[in-house]
Amino acid sequence: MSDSKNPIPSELAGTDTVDRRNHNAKLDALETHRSDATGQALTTNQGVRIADNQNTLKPASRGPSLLEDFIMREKITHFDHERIPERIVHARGAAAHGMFQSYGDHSWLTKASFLAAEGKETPVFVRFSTVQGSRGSADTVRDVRGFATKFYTDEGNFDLVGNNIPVFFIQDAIKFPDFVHAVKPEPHNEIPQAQSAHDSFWDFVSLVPESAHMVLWAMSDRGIPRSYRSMEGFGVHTFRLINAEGVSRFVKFHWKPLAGAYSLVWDETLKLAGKDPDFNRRDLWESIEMGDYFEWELGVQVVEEADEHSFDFDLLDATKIIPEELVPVQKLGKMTLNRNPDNFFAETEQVAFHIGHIVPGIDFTNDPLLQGRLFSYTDTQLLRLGGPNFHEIPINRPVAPVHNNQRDAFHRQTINRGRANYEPNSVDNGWPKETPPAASGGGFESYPERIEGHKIRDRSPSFGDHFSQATLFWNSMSAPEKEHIIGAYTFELGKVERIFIRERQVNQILANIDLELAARVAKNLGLTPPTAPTVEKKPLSLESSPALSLVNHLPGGIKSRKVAILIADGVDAAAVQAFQKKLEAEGAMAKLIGPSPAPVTAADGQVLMVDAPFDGMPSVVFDGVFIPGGVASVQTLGEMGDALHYVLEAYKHLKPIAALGDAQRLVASLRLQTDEGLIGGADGDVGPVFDSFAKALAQHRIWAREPLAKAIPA
Ligand code: HDE
Repeated sequence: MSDSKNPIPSELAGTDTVDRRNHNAKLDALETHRSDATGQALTTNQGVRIADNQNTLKPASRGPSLLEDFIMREKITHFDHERIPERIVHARGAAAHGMFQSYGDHSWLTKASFLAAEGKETPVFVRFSTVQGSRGSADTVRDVRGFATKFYTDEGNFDLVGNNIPVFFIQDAIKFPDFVHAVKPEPHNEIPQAQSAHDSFWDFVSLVPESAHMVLWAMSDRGIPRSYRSMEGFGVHTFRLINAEGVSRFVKFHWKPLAGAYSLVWDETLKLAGKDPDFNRRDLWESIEMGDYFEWELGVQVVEEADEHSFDFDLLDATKIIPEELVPVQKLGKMTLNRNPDNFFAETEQVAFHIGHIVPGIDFTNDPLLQGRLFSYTDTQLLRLGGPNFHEIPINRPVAPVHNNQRDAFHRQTINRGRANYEPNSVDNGWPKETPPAASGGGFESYPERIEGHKIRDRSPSFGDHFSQATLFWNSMSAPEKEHIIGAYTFELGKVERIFIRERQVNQILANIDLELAARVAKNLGLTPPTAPTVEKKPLSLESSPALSLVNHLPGGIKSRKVAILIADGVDAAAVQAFQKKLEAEGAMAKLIGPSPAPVTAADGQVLMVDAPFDGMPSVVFDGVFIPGGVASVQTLGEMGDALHYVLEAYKHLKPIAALGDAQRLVASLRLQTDEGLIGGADGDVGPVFDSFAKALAQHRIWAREPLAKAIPA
């Protein structure tokens, strides 16, 4: 039986995890659509019980199949129609349910009810995605990540359809199809999949200098996040928030991850794409199942209407940020993702986000990219979800009531009663009726912005500076981050067949961002380094913005970090368990990795279950490695190429490695240069070794090791 707090029947509770029982108003509403076949008869779609699901109907056991077989025909026909078009961009994604909680009453800023009271909770559904790849592409490719949030507010749905990079490639929506065609696999052979490292992408972006800033972000570590939990999110465009008095302010939306922001290293992304193409979605799924929830704070940068023109860029230009040092981010509330979907297709695939889904108190600006998106998202759902009733698909339904005269069309679910399907009417006493705008609970009212002008196709001169903020981003990077950017441009341009495209990108784009960047990439590609920019550079109003560098976004602890413990028969079980316990006490997690999936017998006779063999959970899926002592165990590991490769690879990827007792000899045999992330101690030293290991792990990577790591053959 269901109880009021827990919509999952108690007879099923034992087979479900704690996390899947988290619920909210939206999840409870979805309950009427969920179906569970446990204990139920197999039927046709018409509810007829099926006696034989193994054989088609035939006139004789070796005879031809009969057309009459309605059971087979229904099954095959449904199967034939099971695919819908994948999203033209952001096809690859994963999603989760959760809750947003307002930190306070923000009604000075907006009349949106979900921000109007401290502690107010609003259900959310969030979908993360890559942009360029197909539905089946790898998670860890270099790309922008989508970060789309549907708030099921009591005043209707608000969709914040953002990315993990705060700017965009183009300024005007009319260029979007060109951009997407250029970045997607090339038209003649559909190669490469989910990668920008090819001629048509670099051809386009080298001809379109407004892309320079965003391309730089994509070539930075921001383009290869380690986890969805460790990404910042951005609304990108400037929006308006409007309060009950009608005062409008400009805002930029931010999601600040409580886990901190950190990324993969490039070699790791390449390997993960093959060894665990589901790396990010698996992490999201498994973490939520374990009760280790993903959390962000929602923040806004607020600009008074009167200050619209007080920046050296245009607030309507989506290729620009407002540096956080100029306008700090004010936190409005916290989002926790705490429940996985029950069904990928029904929820994650069918969710329909739209930047035009807003509620009273929120409004658009004239950003020409935003304006184009307002058209595109409905249009794309019409195709993708097969008609104008996509709002009735359970995951898309608001928790707020829906009543209007939009009727009929394919797959209509609602049975509208009454005789009037028009307004005004008198036959149904005029219902449903308009609601005048009000301080709260009122009808939607657009901000009455004054507009004057000539109808022209033009780009404002205030959109003309394409390089200053790219230079600011470059200046704000740490030394390792700069090296990664140089490496990324080198890799990508190295895949470009046409030398003139490589040259154009270096001479006409990179040289205008920074001459050192241009020279280093030129040298790597064997090109002549440019000696001067091709545009006149404006003096920067801000030399550097610390908020842009990931090194300033670490959380300070090791919560949610994953550590591999390498074991074989004869391992020191006490050390394994002590280390494991210490990790768990800090919210981190350990997995036991052995020579094969078979359990391992420790030196003291204990049997330890192995979570995976070396190739089952390779070092790339972990943040650090621990090798406990035990003569026989260390002997076995030392003779296994896979085990040695495991350690070398973790070292190469700048991860902390701790070794106890005999395991120190194994590490020493690899002749790795000692650093703060290579930690050793006697068998009894679990405490101090763990402390040093945790300190190194909290830094995410041992950046000082990077120049040496290049020499590691792993
Ligand atoms: Fe999108 N974008 N976009 N986009 N976008 C889509 O809508 C589009 C842009 C973003 O998880 C599509 O339902 C145009 C910026 C996300 O379901 C489509 C333009 C930003 C998602 C579309 C942009 C985004 C999409 C494809 C330029 C960050 C995935 C499927 C004017 C602020 C949502 C769909 C999900 C998806 C159009 C630019 C974010 C075709 C025309 C800028 C996160 O409608």
